[in-house]
Amino acid sequence: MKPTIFKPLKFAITAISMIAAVAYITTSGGAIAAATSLKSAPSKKAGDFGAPQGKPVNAVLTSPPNVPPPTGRKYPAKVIVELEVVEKDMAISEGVSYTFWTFGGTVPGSFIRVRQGDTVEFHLKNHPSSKMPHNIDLHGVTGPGGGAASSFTAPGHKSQFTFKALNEGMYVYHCATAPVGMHVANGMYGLILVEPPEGLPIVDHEFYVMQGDFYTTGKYREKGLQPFDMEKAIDERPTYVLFNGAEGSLTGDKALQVKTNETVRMFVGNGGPNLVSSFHVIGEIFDNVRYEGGTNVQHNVQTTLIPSGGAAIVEFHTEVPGSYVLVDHSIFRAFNKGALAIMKVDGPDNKAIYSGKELDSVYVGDRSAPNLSAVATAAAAAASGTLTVQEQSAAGKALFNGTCSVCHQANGEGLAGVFPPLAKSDYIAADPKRIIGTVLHGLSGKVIVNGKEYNSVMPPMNQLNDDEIANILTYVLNNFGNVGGKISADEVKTLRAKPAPAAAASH
Ligand code: HEC
Ligand SMILES: [Cu+2]
Repeated sequence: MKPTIFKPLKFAITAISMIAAVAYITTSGGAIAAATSLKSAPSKKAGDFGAPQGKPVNAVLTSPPNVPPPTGRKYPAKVIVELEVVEKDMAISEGVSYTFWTFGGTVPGSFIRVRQGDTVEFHLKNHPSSKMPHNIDLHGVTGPGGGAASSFTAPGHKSQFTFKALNEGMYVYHCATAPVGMHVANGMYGLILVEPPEGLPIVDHEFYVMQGDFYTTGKYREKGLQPFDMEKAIDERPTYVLFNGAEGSLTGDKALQVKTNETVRMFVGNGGPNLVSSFHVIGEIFDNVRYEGGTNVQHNVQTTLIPSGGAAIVEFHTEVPGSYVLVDHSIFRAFNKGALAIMKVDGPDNKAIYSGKELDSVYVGDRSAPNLSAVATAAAAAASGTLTVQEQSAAGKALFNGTCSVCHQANGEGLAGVFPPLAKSDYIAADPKRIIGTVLHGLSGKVIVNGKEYNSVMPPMNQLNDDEIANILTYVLNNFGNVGGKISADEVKTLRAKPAPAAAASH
C-alpha cells in the first residue's frame, strides 16, 4: 500500500477530472438526458453518446492474465468483437486433465475492452469440433438475456448481434445455454471492461485474474482425465477452486511479475458457478477497490467480496520485494482446493517497511517450487505403467519441498530436539515400509532416531493422495543418504484402507 496521506488528494483530483470529462462529453455529444443526470449525481448514469464515429475498430482480445491496452479513444466507435468457443482438454492440476468449454481457448475467456458509448458488433463462433451449442450473456449489455437469445450458436456455426455499451464498469460474461450451471462450471466465463469515457488512470501493470469452482468425479489431484460431476455441482461441493482455470496457472514460472515501487491494477472476476470469493492478497493492502465492478471506490481494503457472476477492480502499490500470494480467504479453498496464485515483486529490500526474511513454503506449500512438471510426468508414466524410481523421486521432490520440508527441512536434517532427521535415518532403515503409516496416520510419543530421542507429534498427512505419498516416500528413500527402494501407490492404498493403529490414534 501507499502512504495514506496522498490518497484523498489524488482522489479528489481524479473525481473532479471525471466530472469535468463527463460534462465535456455531455455538452459535445448532447445525448444525455439532463434532468436525470443531475438527479443521480454524483454517480454517473448510463450514457448513450450518440452514433459511432470514425472507422470501425477491431477489439484486441487477450488471454489471461493479460489485459488489452486502453482504448485511448475520446469518442464512441463501432467496435467489432470476434470470439470463438472451443471445447478442449487442458490441465486442471498437474497430471489431471479436464474437458473445458472455453471462450477463446482459455479459462477464463478472452478479456474484452471497450469504451462507454461504443456500439459493439459481436460475432460468436462455435468451433466445428464442439459437441454442444453455446451462447453468450454479457452483463454489460442492456437487453433481454444480455445477448443470450441472439447468440445461440450450434457447432460449426456463427451468430451476430449488436449492443451499445451504455454503462461503464467491469462486467462478467458467460454462456447461458442449458444446462447453464454445467456450461459455467466447465469454464465458460470471462470479463468485459467498459471504460469510463475518460479512461482509467494509467498504471504500471494490469492483470486479469478470475476465480471459478470446478467439480470432478475424482478427488482433488486424482490423476487422469476427470469428468464433470453434476451431483457435486448441485450440492456446491467443489473439488477445485481455481484462479485462471488451473492449479498452478499463476505460480512458479507463470507467477505474475512486477517490481517494487510500481502501481498494479487487477481486474478480478468470479465466474462461480456457485461460490462467492473472499479475494485477498497476502501481504498487500488494496489502496483502491472498485467493488462489485461499479463506480464507487473504497480505500484501504484487506479482503474484497466478489460475488459469483461479479467482479472488482483492485489497485495497490508495491513497496517490499518478495512473493505475494493471491487467495480466496475462505482458506481451505486456497490450500486444499487450489485457489492460490503468486505475484513476484522484484527490487531492493525496504527494511523500513518490512524487515523479515522470506519464507515461501509457509504459505505457498508445494507451489513454491518453480513448477511441478515432474509431477505431471510421473502421472503420465504411472498411467502408462512405466513409472521409474527416478520419475517418482523427481515428482516426490517437488511435493516434499512443499509438504515435509517445513518441519524436516529441505535437506532432511530436521531441527535438533524438535523435528527428527530423515537424512541417514536409522528409523527408516530399520523398516522402510512403515513410513507409509507414519505419513498416513502421523506419529507421536517417544521415538529414537540416530541415537537421539524425540517426543513430539507429527500430524497425519492423509490429505495427500496415494500417488503423492508414494512419490514423496520414494524420494526420501533414495535421497539424504537413505537406504533406497520404492513405494508404490498401491501399497499406500492398501494401508489407507486398513484402520489406523491404536497407538497413532490415541497419542
Ligand atoms: C508439522 C511438522 C511435520 C511435518 C510437516 C512432517 N513431519 Fe515427519 N515428523 C515430525 C515429527 C515431530 C516427528 C517425530 C514424531 C515423534 O516424536 O513421535 C516426525 C517423524 C517422522 C518420521 C520418522 C522419524 C524419522 O526421522 O525417520 C518420518 C519418516 C517422517 N516424519 C516423514 C515425514 C514425511 C515424509 C513428511 C511429509 C509428507 C513429514 N514427515 C512431514 C514432524 C513433521
Ligand atoms: Cu456454453
